[in-house]
Amino acid sequence: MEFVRLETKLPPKEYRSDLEPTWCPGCGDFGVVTALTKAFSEEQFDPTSLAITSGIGCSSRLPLWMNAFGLHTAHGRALPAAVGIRLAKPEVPTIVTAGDGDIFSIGMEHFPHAARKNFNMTLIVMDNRMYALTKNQTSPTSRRGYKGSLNPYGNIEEPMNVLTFAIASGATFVAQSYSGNPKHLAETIKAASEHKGFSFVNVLSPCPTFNKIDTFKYYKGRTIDINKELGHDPSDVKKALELASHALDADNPELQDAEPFKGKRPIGIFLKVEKETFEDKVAKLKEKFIAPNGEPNWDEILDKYRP
Ligand SMILES: Cc1ncc(C[n+]2csc(CCOP(=O)(O)OP(=O)(O)O)c2C)c(N)n1
Ligand code: SF4
Repeated sequence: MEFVRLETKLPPKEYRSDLEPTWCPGCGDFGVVTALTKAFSEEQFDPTSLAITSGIGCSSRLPLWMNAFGLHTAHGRALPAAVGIRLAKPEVPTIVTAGDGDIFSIGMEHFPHAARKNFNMTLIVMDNRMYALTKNQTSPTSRRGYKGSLNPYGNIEEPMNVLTFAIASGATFVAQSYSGNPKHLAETIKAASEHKGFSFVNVLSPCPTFNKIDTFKYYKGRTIDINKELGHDPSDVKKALELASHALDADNPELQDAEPFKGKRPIGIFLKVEKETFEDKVAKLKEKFIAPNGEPNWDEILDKYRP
């Protein structure tokens, strides 16, 4: 099923709501709003046929600032809400927005299943490497040693590699971008929205209020474009997995000169492969089991259960 699209482009500002974001000045998440409005304009999405879901967190307020149908759901439940939309209204482009805590902690169980089933949706995670709304606790992506409000002696856990996890889960599009690089972010989100299948973009998105380590200053000069600078071809899943396995090397002082990223955080498209979407499989089943009058074809269905 194809998405509903407008016949002409709307300017990006038409995808913003009248509400002013309540985010702190300098929050990295502003960059995601701008990039989304650009992508929606390019894709000619119709604001009256466009859905954005989110969970709970600073980042999860994003649907409020957008001119689209928004579902600000319970903590961790942005993905299942989006699955409902995909099944009921497959013609509606569906964007899922969340924080690293929301998606990789309380909502973690939904990620691998949405990915392996290949729902045609785009998941954008604003990864500030901690919980901001609840004032600075560690999240699954926090650095080792990170001092949050509940662990003043520093995080004793290793951070999760969300890119290898997404690839291993069966996501068909996996990318990372940075909110301090608006051009790269807009291009990446556009490519993700264009992809037919489950697309995941992890956005390195600083929280200047609480996280004083993973700041815009830290990222300056410390990102490397895997497609342009390293010539990575995203159609090869094994290479994508190998490359993604180094995504957190920059956290380790001993790996600052190590290949392939030499102390930098990678940005770019790691993986992009084609696979039939869940929605297309459902449509095929419907064709078979729904009679032309719209009623279920009971004989056909019951035959499957007869001994
Ligand atoms: C069921 C439930 N448990 C806990 C909370 C408290 N809570 C609200 S937001 C949040 C973490 C959000 O972190 P993240 O998703 O990283 O978003 P950020 O605020 O950093 O953008 C938590 C634990 C809640 N709202 N609901
Ligand atoms: S606390 Fe951090 S993540 Fe939340 S709005 Fe402020 S800068 Fe953004």
